[in-house]
Amino acid sequence: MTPARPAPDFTALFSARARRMNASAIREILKVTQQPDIISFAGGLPAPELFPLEEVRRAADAALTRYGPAALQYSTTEGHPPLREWIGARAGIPAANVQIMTGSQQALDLLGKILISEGDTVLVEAPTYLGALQSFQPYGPRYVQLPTDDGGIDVDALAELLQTTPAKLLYAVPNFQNPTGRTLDAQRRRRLVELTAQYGVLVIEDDPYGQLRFSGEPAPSLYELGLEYAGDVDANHILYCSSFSKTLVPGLRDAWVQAAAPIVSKLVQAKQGADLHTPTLNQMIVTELLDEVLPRQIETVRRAYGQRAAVMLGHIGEQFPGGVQSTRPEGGMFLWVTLPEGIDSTRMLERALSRNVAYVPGSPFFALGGGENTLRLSYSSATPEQIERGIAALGETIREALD
Ligand code: N5F
Repeated sequence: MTPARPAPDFTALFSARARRMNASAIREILKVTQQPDIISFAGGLPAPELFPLEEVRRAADAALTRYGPAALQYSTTEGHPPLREWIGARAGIPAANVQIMTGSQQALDLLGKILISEGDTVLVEAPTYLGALQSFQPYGPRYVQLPTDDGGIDVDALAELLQTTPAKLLYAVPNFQNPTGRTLDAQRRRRLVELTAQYGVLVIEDDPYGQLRFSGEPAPSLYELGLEYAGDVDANHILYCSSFSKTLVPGLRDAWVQAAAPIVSKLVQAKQGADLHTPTLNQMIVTELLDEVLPRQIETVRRAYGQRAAVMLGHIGEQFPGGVQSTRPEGGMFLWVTLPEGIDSTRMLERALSRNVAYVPGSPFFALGGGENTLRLSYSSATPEQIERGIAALGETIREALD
């Protein structure tokens, strides 16, 4: 073998865009938590034992029979027409305003790509979904953090901010937010929609968890309120993203965007460059499952997550030392823990892992830093028995960190 030649300096060749990218704290922790014995409250993984395995098998068979080779052929960028029609009908909008995406993560990336120029101001909740920050980051946004409380975004603070700060975009997760589990109430939603419309700020409403409510009353989506405000689907300034990942299964990577026609046509161009289209067969499988399996699955998942959240909150109440606070979600998969000031949850993670329990430290969820004493717990994929053991181990870890 000839001696190896020196490798090119790859890192020096990366684009300015690539240099802004960073690794997801969640995906990094997932590597550790795949070890057996670890009780993971880290990844937002849906409960795999609840996946409708047989139903997906039958749906794949049905789709292959119904469509033949077309199920395995390239297909349109916009998405499988019956799937777009079903989503449109449910939202009361034309199918033309629905764009199928390969996961809502792709929606975040491509919306970022078509909307964010370097230096554009993007308003985000503090904390916000770190995967959205990861998607937007390469496009060079200037983040401004919106203060939040137990009711989500503080809309008075938003009103004040908009008086002095021209912004392009606001990104929000109004239902059972990732990472806090908090929900924005109807009154704040109306105010947010009106304020952003008045100041010409586009809103990305990311709603993968809205269907997973296990207590309390649902509030209208920002998208619905935006539609009401604008009076026309093509004048709505709210861009809505949702996904079948948390209601059906994440592995099919089927999600969608509802938006005004000019946004959809630009998204189509961006998606052509990214992956041409979302996998044909996967869209057909999801379509086969819409009428019967999806509603049943949503009920199953809701009930299970409601129970798991209650179990986790119960054990937190018993096991965590005084001075530790946690949110009480009405749905979704996450709750948010605030430790006494001075405890750094990133540093504490190693000690937690040595007790075989994992979580995601809170600070990566803050666009501009902060939240060192916070952490995210997911209750969706651990059994009640694991939750009991994991919370006890985490309680000990926190007590040790307090000493
Ligand atoms: O639709 P999909 O599966 O691409 O979901 C992406 C997504 C979009 N928006 C919000 C608010 C989300 O919470 C997610 C999914 N978040 C999971 C989490 O744990 O934060 C993803 C974890 C799975 C992983 O990174 O492997």
